Amino acid sequence: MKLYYFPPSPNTRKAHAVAIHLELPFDLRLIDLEKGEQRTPEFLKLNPTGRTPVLQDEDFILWESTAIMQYLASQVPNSLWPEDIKSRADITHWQSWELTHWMPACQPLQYENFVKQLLQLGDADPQVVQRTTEIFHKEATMLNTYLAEREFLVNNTLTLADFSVASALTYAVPGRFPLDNYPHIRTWYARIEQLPAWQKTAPPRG
Ligand SMILES: N[C@@H](CCC(=O)N[C@@H](CS)C(=O)NCC(=O)O)C(=O)O
Repeated sequence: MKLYYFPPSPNTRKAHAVAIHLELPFDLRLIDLEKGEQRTPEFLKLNPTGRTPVLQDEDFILWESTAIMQYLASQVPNSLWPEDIKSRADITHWQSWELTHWMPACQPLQYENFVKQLLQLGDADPQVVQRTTEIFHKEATMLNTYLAEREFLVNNTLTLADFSVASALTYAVPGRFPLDNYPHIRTWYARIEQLPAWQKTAPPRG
């Protein structure tokens, strides 16, 4: 299997961390987004949306990080993606929430407070920061309450749900995410940060 990836990307990190955690054999192919390699005709043939990550398993091509995680975790029996349908539905619900609500509550803060400075694209837009901060607090309050009595999101054991939701916090420190009032999120994320797969996929400039 080949994983087309961009190491600084939180979406890449989800798929890459699962592959490492499960010790799956795979090759890495760098797609450098800073050089525009996602817009080459060769890459657009793999993913017409021009985004990473992409998985290639012989002639089977898969894009969208959540689908890739589930496909990778279906290769071998494991507790990240257990067989029973209720666990799978519960994991998918957290992965859906992450893509639809959590990442959009985190990504603009990452971009305004960190990426813009890094790439010298100007100052953070205070209106975007304020609007996103309100959304962040709404979603973080729910997550913090949920994690108050749990070590992990589903079945109280590490699953794909944790990798998905944690990925959005990859740039929490340089992105100045307002996590001070959310101790249970911080404790849970510290637990994820202990994992070798998370450490091996830490972005170069996080
Ligand atoms: N929903 C997609 C999002 C993928 C995505 O937005 N990837 C970003 C990097 S985090 C990307 O490749 N962006 C390139 C571009 O938009 O030009 C997924 O979960 O895989």
